[in-house]
Amino acid sequence: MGSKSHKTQKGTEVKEVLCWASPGCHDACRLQVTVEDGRIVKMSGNRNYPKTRMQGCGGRLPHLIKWLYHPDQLMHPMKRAGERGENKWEKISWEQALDEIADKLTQLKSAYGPECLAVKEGTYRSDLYPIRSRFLNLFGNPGNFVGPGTVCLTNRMALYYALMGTCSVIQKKGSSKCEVIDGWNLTESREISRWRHLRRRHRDGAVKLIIVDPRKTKAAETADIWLQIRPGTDTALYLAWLNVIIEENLYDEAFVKKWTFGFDQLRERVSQYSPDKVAEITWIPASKIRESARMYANNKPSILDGGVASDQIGLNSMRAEQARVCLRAITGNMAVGGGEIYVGPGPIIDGKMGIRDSMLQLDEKLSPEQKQKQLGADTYKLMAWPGWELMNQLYKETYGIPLCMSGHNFSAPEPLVWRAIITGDPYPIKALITWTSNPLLNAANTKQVYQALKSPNLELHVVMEHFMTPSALLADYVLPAASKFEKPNLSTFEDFSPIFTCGERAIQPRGERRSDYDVFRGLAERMGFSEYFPWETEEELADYRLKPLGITFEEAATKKHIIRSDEWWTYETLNPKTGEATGFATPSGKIELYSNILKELGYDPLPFYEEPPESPVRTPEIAEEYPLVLITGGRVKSLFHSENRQEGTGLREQHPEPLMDIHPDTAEKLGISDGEWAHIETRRGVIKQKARLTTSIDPRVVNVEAQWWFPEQPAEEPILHGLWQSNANVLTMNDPEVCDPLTGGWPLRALLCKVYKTKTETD
Ligand SMILES: Nc1nc2c(c(=O)[nH]1)N[C@H]1C(S)=C(S)[C@@H](COP(=O)(O)OP(=O)(O)OC[C@H]3O[C@@H](n4cnc5c(=O)[nH]c(N)nc54)[C@H](O)[C@@H]3O)O[C@H]1N2
Ligand SMILES: Nc1nc2c(c(=O)[nH]1)N[C@H]1C(S)=C(S)[C@@H](COP(=O)(O)OP(=O)(O)OC[C@H]3O[C@@H](n4cnc5c(=O)[nH]c(N)nc54)[C@H](O)[C@@H]3O)O[C@H]1N2
Ligand SMILES: [Mo]
Repeated sequence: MGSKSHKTQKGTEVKEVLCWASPGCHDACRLQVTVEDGRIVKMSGNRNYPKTRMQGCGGRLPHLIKWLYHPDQLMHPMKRAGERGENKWEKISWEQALDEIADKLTQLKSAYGPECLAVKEGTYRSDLYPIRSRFLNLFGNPGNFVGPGTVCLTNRMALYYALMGTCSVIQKKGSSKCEVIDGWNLTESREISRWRHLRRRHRDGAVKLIIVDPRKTKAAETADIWLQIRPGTDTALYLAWLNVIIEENLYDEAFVKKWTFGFDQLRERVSQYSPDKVAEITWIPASKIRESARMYANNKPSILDGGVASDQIGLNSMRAEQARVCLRAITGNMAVGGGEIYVGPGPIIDGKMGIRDSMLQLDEKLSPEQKQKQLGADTYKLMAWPGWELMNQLYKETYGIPLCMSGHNFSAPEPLVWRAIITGDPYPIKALITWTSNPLLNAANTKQVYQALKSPNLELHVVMEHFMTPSALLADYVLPAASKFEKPNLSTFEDFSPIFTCGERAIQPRGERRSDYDVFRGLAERMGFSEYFPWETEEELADYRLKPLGITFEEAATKKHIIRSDEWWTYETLNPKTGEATGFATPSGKIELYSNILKELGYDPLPFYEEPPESPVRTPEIAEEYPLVLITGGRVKSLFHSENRQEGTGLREQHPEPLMDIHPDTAEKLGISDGEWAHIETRRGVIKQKARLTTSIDPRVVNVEAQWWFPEQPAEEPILHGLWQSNANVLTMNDPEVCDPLTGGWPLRALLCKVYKTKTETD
């Protein structure tokens, strides 16, 4: 256990730490952290890593120490002493907490079966997902772990495995001649350093830039072409690009012939999507659709990159990415250096592979009958066991190791968990472990999540957290989690990457905090699975993972930092087993424009466009009352999801209030002025945010920020730290029929709303 290995640190040391997610972003920058007598006194970017030296992170870095030593950080395990939401707690020991939780889980398992447990987690904040799956597979749970991956980038990883048999993309930055950035605000969210580089090259005329976004983002201001798209219609746009590129013979015939499958079927399908027809769907003029398609196809190597927007439109969301895969493939941009090269697993050094997540997951411990019980496995098959089984077979044949099932490319859709708690259908979910997540803020349909977390049907809710969030207030046990600075890291990023990134533990966990590792291991030990968790510390686990490569974790974390393969394993690499080109781990061995796996799972093998579930076109009767198109999300530099809302870290202070973007013409008609609170209402509920008048947004669209709560407001019910005031997910929906049929992804963008003036301060 982390606390057993606690040593008092004397003197000053500089530790090599990975900064990722809480409270930062996903870029995994390298920090040098100065520790004096066990306390962090300084953090700075490591200048040897220009790509990740934290210069573009929007001023978060100087505030991380204040975040870590913030008085609201949780320090002790706690057990609920009143009703859920009353904020009454009893301090208990770790031994008592783990003993009681393990006992309750054992009891519930024997009464309702091991499927009665669900695990709720957030976006990639941990290198411990394989450990969570190891525990779940031993417990007999069918993979009822849920998280935002279903609507955030990892859903498309599942699709990549189906269409290409791999998902790790290597972009040789600096040699692209055209970059398309779709629904990704890269000056605020991810890869800010990439934007600086791209902007420089663009200014020098080395690269063309196309931005697809309903808002004129900073990148859109300088782009060669900005396509101001109607939210939720990206799939139609890319189908029209395919139409133009095929009709005008702008594709790479040799690559198409040798390395793709189903070109003729694709040609026929996209013939239905002429630029004129798609102009009506997308609000983008047909001439601009043609011009941008030609620019993408004629300036090779090109990169076609998308942010999270098109993953979050529910119905049809996976088809946007499917169309983009087809574009990359037929233009041959996977064959040219500087485009996007999809590579196999790693790291491999001297022919030996490190222990990837998939090699820790123990999927073989789960029986076929249990697998079938995974929530959603019968309906949303791509990201569940049915899809995994098909892809795993091909992956194993090609690469000799299993396909990862512990990352979020493989998970149950979370709305099904809330429903199973409330209704007991298809079976009761009785226990929930929430870690690295704040579901009342990030999951769609907050009212339903609230109902589930308050339900007496939920007999056990454990939350592992840094802070007392609204979701933690509805727990039975709250366990204080060690942060990234208080634990070491060794990561393949859910096996989406062929490398290991390594970072030291800067300090031992503060107070009684423990790493999430200790919780999963502690529960496993109490349930009779000790032999599968021989590693007492995460450093020992990391040593085990690196052993085949002949490197110790200490050396990796302090000197190497990133462990790469000698050479990337691509489709052209000669497979050591067969002596032939590896090809793609798909049924045809090629990139599948016409997907045999989607077909076998019962889906249309080709991409197609479908209207968003709620839209001026599909539901004009709803649009009469709710005339504006609503997008939610829009990242803000200093905030990370629902994090950094505590006052006193210097982060909340940079962006103290929730803002709604609205066009001045629209605001004028509604009588709303800049900086004024306004109500935003959908059929599901109503919230308020402050209006920011900006001509950068389409007059028919408004954007609200997501995941707002207010730690300064009272904790107890009914306030729950201002849960209901400005939380975008009060407005969103998650009914089965509005979700993406391949994955179960729910719509967070392209919804219908109305906006009106708030009459009084307390309104
Ligand atoms: N309406 C709307 N909703 C959205 C989005 C949107 O655009 N619009 N975006 C969606 C997307 S893309 C995502 S990825 C999700 C994100 O949603 P989540 O990733 O679930 O993010 P948070 O709600 O901030 O919850 C994370 C919690 O984990 C805690 N935490 C951080 N690190 C650790 C750790 O190491 N261990 C433990 N035990 N806890 C930790 C933090 O204190 C925080 O309270 O939100 C989704 N929700
Ligand atoms: N500071 C900070 N950084 C973060 C995060 C954070 O919370 N804060 N979250 C992290 C996570 S988990 C994620 S997933 C990423 C997300 O980062 P991004 O992918 O950049 O996500 P957003 O900023 O929500 O949305 C990007 C753009 O999509 C546009 N958009 C909305 N709807 C549509 C549409 O239908 N089509 C198109 N083409 N565009 C649309 C919006 O106007 C917005 O400018 O950021 C990561 N980095
Ligand atoms: Mo995300």
